Amino acid sequence: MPQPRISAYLLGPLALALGACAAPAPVPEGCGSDKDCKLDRVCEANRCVWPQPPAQDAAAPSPRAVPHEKTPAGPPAQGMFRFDPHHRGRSPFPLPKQKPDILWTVETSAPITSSPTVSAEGLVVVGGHSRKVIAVSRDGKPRWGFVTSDLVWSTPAIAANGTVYVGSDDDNLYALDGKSGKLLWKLRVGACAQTVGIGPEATRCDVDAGPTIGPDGTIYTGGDAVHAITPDGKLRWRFATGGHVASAPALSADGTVYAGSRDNSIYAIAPDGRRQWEFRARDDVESSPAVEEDGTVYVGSDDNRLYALSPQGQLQWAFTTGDDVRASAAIGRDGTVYIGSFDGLLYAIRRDGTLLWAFRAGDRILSSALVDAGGAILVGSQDDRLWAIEPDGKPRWSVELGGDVDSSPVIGPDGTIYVGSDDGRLYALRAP
Ligand SMILES: [Ca+2]
Ligand SMILES: [Ca+2]
Ligand SMILES: [Ca+2]
Repeated sequence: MPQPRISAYLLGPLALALGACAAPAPVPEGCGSDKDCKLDRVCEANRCVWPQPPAQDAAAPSPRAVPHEKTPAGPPAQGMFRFDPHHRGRSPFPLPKQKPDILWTVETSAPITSSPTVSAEGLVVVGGHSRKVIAVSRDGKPRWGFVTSDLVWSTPAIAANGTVYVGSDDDNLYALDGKSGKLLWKLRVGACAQTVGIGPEATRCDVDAGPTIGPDGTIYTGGDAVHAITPDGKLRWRFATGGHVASAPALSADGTVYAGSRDNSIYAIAPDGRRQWEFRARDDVESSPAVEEDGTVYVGSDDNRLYALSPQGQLQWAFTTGDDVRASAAIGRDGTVYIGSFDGLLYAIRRDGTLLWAFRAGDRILSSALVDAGGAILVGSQDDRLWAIEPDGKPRWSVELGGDVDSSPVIGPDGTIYVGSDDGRLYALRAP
């Protein structure tokens, strides 16, 4: 059941106040009953206090009050699609001022739509339509390859301990040893009668969403539903959707899981797998959500819109572009949202939903942009170029690659840019 929307505007500030209440506001002493307490506080031992959500009951009245996962947070993951579980697309490393040269390429036999993930020690891991996952050292030397039984659209995620998680259209989520590429475990997602090839049944259970690693190591991915999986490969929960989930789930700070589906909906799911709310767009949602610090969820849809949703699932605004929005938003440090559309434009949208600027590439944009600390943008386009754009929307430089750039670029610790292309190559670019 959706949460009652009428209360959302009230619950929002209240929940925020609740969350921020480390130093409690002055509490009136001497209450006799809950009626003596302001707002939603309750009277306990003659003191007005904020109610504690019951430990076992996740169906608490406020979506914000759902208890968090009890598993403690570990060291952060080394990398994943959109860099961290919030999917803000913020690169900690600066975009080069100068146009970079192609440092090296690794050739595979089929397009690379997957986005490279760089480990802490510089290992670059990417999937491909060659059905393989490859790992390359920072100097371009192949380190290992792992063959699956179908295309790999999924962007690999690298856990704190170096384990690589990646999905395949063969319906499996794989865990690979980061050093050797050897299989640690695999988990089949869903129960599709046909796992590989083309057609609705063969694609319904594809694990094409890049896995998202939560702070406690839980792995979230899509398929025929949204799945939460333990670090050792056991299904924690499965959240049923009405359509395929190609969108990598994103997490908010309180552990809420957001994912889009081809059933046109964006779902908010509590850390224990219970439904919090559902927001219906007007077409498929393949864009992966991005969650801002204040909890706002940005997600695109094939209905041509970028949606801004409150943590309670209320529509804040929708920004209409000229075609499908399948890319994922990057969120700048100042709250500006950057997203490309199949109309060929990269939009910079203020947090109030108004247009700051738009940059026109030569063809559709499926690639998700990254934003650096200075507000510069890097994004690929089907015009075969990788575009660097200044914070004011003017182009900084572009590099022509050998095919569509649908892969989302990343910047490594030494400033090298990595991206895949439809020409089958993984590219490393570095400024002189
Ligand atoms: Ca499949
Ligand atoms: Ca459309
Ligand atoms: Ca092209």
